[in-house]
Amino acid sequence: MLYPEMNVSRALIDLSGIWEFQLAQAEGFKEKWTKVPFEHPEHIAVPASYNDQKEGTQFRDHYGWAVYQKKLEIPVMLKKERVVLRFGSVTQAARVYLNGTLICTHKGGFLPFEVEINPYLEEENLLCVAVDNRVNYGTLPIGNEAGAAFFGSDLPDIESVRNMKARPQNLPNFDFFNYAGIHRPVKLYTTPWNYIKDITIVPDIEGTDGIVQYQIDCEGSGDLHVEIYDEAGQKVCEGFEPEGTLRIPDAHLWEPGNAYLYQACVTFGEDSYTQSFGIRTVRVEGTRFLINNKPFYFKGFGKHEDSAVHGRGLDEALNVKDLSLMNWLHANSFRTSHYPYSEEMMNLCDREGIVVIDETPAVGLNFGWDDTEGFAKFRTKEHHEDVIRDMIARDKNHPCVVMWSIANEPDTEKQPQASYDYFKPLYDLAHACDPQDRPVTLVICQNDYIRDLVAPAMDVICFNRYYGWYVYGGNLEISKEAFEYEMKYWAELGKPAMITEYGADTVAGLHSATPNMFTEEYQMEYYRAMNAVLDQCPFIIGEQMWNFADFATIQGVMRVDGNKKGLFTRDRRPKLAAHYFRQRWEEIPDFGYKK
Ligand code: GCB
Repeated sequence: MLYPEMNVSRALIDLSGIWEFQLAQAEGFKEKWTKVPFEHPEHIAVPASYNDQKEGTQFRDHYGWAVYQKKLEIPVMLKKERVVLRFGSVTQAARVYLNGTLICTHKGGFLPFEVEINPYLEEENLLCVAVDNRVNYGTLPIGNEAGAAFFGSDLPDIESVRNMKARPQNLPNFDFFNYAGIHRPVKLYTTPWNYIKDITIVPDIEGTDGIVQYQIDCEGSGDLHVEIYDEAGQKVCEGFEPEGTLRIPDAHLWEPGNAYLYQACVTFGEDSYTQSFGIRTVRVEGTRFLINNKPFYFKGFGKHEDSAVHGRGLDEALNVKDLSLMNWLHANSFRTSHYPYSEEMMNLCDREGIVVIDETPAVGLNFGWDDTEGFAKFRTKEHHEDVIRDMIARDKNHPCVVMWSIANEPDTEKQPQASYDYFKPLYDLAHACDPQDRPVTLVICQNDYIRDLVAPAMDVICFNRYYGWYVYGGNLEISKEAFEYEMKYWAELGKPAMITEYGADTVAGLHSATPNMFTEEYQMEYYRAMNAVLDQCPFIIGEQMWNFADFATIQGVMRVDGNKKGLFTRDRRPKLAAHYFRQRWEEIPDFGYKK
């Protein structure tokens, strides 16, 4: 799917700003809201989560539908063209109405969708977007469905307790706040009626030349021309067919920390579109992860799209800041834990040479604490296939993306075979969908790893480990030993492996000379201990700590105002361990650290 751009043949209008807003019910909303402006609306900013923009638990803990409205007049000259309405993301599901007509629906909160709106346009238009934030066994991420299961059964049988238990609410089976709303930009763009639908680019390297395999999908008829330009604006090659292979002599490679982007300028009849891309290859060979045929070492984090007030809404200044902090730390990569990030962030990573592991929103596919049903209870298979297809269709051309992660921490151990039967076809699907055929992984959690059949079936073993925190918390000596013991098992598999999460909750400003849990000193000593183990393992191809910054979660006894495992606070101030990593990562080269 093409990212919308403005050029000589395409107009682009960003509908960001203040929209009218109304919370609705779990079951639905008043039909008239799709046709008639609200009488007493709230005002809410788009793009952003709605939860933290207004005070009150009714916003923070809302369950079910919320409705956005915007009045639109479309310039007459644009109506002669094909007009498309495009959403970067709406979390978790959307129904879109134009002048009372349902024009599209979308399931899933982290990928774009669009609809042609010409047939529905009037002189004055009312756009209405209904957003459902409910998570359950059929959504990704997963929500628990047991109603108020976490309330103890020994609560007194009084009316208010009965009411509380009966009140439906989201019970996320994941450790980040279930932010909702229109999270990424809403845009209108036009194309001519004969138009470029999609562009696929597969780069390769031959000697010092770049090889560009391309395919242009178009609707209608017209003359086609593809020209490739370098960063100096020089044309380096061209083609006239809808698909083909081009050669860039003495190509500049896209490298981590040293990005170089070419532009494929496509014209088709009256339409045009410019797709940027990089010349780089990715391959797993033995226990090595090769970028441009050189063994790469991942230094970085799991992140979240999360900040004060905006919630999970796009914040481009924050994205710039985060990449700047990554450069300050000499980091080179992150995982889009636990959902695909904004297209704007992916574009920025392409430009800045930050390496990305791109993850689906499949988090929470574990059984919970009292379950006997196992995988059978989830209704996610088809949706999981859709998000893999759609994520790869969106991100296939990004040079920054070097690996797909199809899930985070599903239960792969309690029913090893059922788990394998669920995930292996999804692994195959990801490979089949990716024209660049990047490596595919699934991030496993800390469990009885010897029973796990899924991880060994992946191209790279990615594991989250909390020795020293959830396991043997406070005792770094025994944690180190246990970690070393486990590494011997993974070493035997002959595959590259990396740690995709390890961390300790750390309250900024809390210090102690003898490192105690939650202090800044403990976080630093914890990483020193774990990293000493990683450094002994030649098959370990990277370390991504958890988390880049503190982030919001559901309230509960496990979390003090959110998850505090950040290397930075939520407002991006470094903790002690940030200085430790900064020094460590300066000394670890991007390439050739593990021979
Ligand atoms: C994990 C999860 C992550 C949590 C983290 C934690 O294993 O993948 O979503 O936030 O642990 O801090 O507990």
